[in-house]
Amino acid sequence: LDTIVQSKKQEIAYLKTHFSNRFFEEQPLFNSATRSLKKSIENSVTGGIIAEFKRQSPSKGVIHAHADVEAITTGYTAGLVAGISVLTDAPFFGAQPNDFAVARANNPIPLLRKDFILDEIQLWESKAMGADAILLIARILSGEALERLTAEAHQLGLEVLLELHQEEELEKINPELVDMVGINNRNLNSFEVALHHSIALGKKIPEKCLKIAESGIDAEETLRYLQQHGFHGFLIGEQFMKQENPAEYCQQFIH
Ligand code: IGP
Repeated sequence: LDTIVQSKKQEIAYLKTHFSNRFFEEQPLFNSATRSLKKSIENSVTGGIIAEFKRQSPSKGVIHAHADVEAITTGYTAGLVAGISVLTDAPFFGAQPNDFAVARANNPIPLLRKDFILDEIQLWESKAMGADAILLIARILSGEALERLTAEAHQLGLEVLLELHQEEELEKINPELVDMVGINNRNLNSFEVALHHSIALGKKIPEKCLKIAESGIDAEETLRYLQQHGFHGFLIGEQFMKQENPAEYCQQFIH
């Protein structure tokens, strides 16, 4: 994780020397209305799934080498998922430059931009990409940075999924500000997945927060189990992406 953060800082420095907030504000999608991922999950009649488009990951290596972003994401949408998460990190997650744009152009449902956001310029960039929601990871941001980035995201009309993994991070939640809390079942340093850990942590989150279970969900029973323990949304990537036809397979999780 530290390696990813270091690399991301360099990317951000590059972004800041070549582009300004103003540049992003002038992009055609910047002023487009955003769709609420939170509401989509709350109102979902198909189980609140956020299906992820991910080509590779540091824990698994290549997952789906020649994944077709248009075919897979439109298949997810047709399958009535609540939202789609699209990885935009190239060095570690293999995102191709147009993945998000293609997903945006073809799917009229909430899209989550999945990246390592550390700086406000990335919020402007996310809005220009046509994102509806962004991920903020508590582990890599101070409480102060989380509050500032969340407030700025809201001003731009972006929702925030705040990702937690450790108990210490609970104090970084401001229930008044937060849209959705994600609990990552996977430790981003060791890559170990532990559901009981997430369930225990989930119980300590303020009742009014919408809770999303992230990572390592490999069967419909796992989803049901987490649902019984109070989770409202489910972020699923690898289990779908490793299939020949991720969108068709995704239907096994939807009833
Ligand atoms: C999806 P999985 O195990 O279903 O592929 O996990 C998602 O939770 C995972 O990609 C993820 C992630 C992240 C990726 C969760 N938090 C932060 C990059 C950065």
